[in-house]
Amino acid sequence: MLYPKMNRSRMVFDLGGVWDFQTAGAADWPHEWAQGPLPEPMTMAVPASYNDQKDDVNLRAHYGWAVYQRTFTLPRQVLDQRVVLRFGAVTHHAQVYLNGKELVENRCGFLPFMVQVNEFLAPGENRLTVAVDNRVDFSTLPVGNEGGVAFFGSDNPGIPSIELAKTRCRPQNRPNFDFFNYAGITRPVVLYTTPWDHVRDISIVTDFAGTDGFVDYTIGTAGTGEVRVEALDEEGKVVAQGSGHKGRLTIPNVRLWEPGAAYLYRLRVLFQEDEYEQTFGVRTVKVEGDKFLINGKPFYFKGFGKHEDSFFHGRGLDQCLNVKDISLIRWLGANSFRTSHYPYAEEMYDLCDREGIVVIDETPAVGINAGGAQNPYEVMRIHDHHWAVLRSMIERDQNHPCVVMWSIANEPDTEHFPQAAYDYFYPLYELAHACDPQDRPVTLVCCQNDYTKDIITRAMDVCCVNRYYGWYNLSGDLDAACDALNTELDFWAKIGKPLMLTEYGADTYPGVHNTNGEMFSEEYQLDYYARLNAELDKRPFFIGEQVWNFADFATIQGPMRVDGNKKGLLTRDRRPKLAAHYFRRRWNQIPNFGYKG
Ligand code: E8X
Repeated sequence: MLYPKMNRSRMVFDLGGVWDFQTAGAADWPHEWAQGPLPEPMTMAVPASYNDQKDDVNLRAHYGWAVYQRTFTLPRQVLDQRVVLRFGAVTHHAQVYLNGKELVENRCGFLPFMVQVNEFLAPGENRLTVAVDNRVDFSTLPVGNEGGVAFFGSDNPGIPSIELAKTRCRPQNRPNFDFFNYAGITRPVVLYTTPWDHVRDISIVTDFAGTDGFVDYTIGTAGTGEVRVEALDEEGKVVAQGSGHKGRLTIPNVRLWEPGAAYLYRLRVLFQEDEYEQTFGVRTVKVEGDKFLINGKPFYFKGFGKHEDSFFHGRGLDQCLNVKDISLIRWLGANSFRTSHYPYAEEMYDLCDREGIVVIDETPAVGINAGGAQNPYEVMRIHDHHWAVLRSMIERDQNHPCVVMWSIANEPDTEHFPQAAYDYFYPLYELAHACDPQDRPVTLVCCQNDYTKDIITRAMDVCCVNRYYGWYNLSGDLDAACDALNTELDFWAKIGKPLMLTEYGADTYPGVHNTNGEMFSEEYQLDYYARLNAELDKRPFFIGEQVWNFADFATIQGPMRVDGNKKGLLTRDRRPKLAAHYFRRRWNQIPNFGYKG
């Protein structure tokens, strides 16, 4: 899937800006709204979530459909080319109309979709209408609760007054995940053109031997004809060239892409009147024994679980914030993050490619867990959708050198129904390997669970665990937390796979300090990490520490959250807590490679 780029053969028109917007009902929206101007529109910025752009609790907590609309007029000469309408992401479910005719429907809220529009375009003014449904349930990823089954913030079941009120309360989203259910047109909307015969897709696999780099390319085209390819270095010099839809280029004296030392080439593809340049990095990724190798060297992950989350934009793309976050990642001495718990905007992966930041790319499969009360693999209706989003995520992100591993889900129930979990996830693990031309390692991030019952996590290429000893369990007792952690590490030592923490952390309210370092204080967060890291440092098979979370972030309101999740090393407006300074000292002394021999 190629990212829209403007060049000698292609044009891009950005449709971002302030659109008309109007909320609609829970179960449907008035489709006649697509035939003309919205009846009572308000202004709404695109791209961005809609929830926080107004001071209206009904918008923040909206449940169901909302409708965006704008008009546009294209220069007449554009219509000679193929014209494609592309959405970077619309969360969660979108129905798109152009000039009153239904164009396309899309159900994954974190991946792009597009449609050729030539036959729907008018010579003058065009009206684009996008209806967005924010409802989550047992058929969506992320998963929403149905019928009162709530994994997060469960109400006390069985009390008559509560049960009666539940049957009469207003319909609302009950996320089975711990991040605010932001919604809307959250990433760029563009019209782009290509020649009718064009480059359709490009896949690149790299390797190296000695000082030679190898670039195995496969080019898909619409139309027949010869393909020519050139590899250009960062100075724009052609360093290799070839022809054919499939082939290998050799780059002498290659500059490898390395964490913290990125080097990007461009593959220029020439096909009839069309051309397209795909950036790539020459690097290899492999698991060998209990080590994670990048360019043949044992890599140590230092970093975070993150969120796409900020004031006002909600989950909307904010390139300035992305640049700031990368700066903070460097300031902290970190080298990686996981795209918890959904694929992030393409623009962030491009930035990580340029900055040499390593990424674990995660699907939106979070919430596949009913806390043991029900078998999620029976009651949730997500199987086919999960396969589709995994394929789409890999198709979109396969050429990014920053992506070193795929995470197929976060914290599914892998302990109460272990065989069902295995039967559900192992085929997805195989699918990820089959879809990825670079055949990167694949993982599944498991929760604070009974690891002795879980038979799928240990079947992954890397064992990624989220553990909260000292927070959710053995709360406030760091001696007991270290004891429990070591007992579990003894178990993983026998599995013989690389192990990393993809989450560990403590809610920390900025400014809460005390000499006894109790929970929620900044001192506790620091002590929590210092004590646990001292134990992790003793284990050679332990290959990475990703704290939860990079920054405080918004969640649904509930008794477990004080103005959102406060486990950030940084506040939501990116100010460091005490523990951030601790990690800055720690991580700037830990090398990217060879930390564990
Ligand atoms: C938490 C995190 C949550 O924010 C993240 O999205 C997934 C959660 C911890 C689960 N992992 O709550 O801060 C631990 C459950 C233990 C019972």
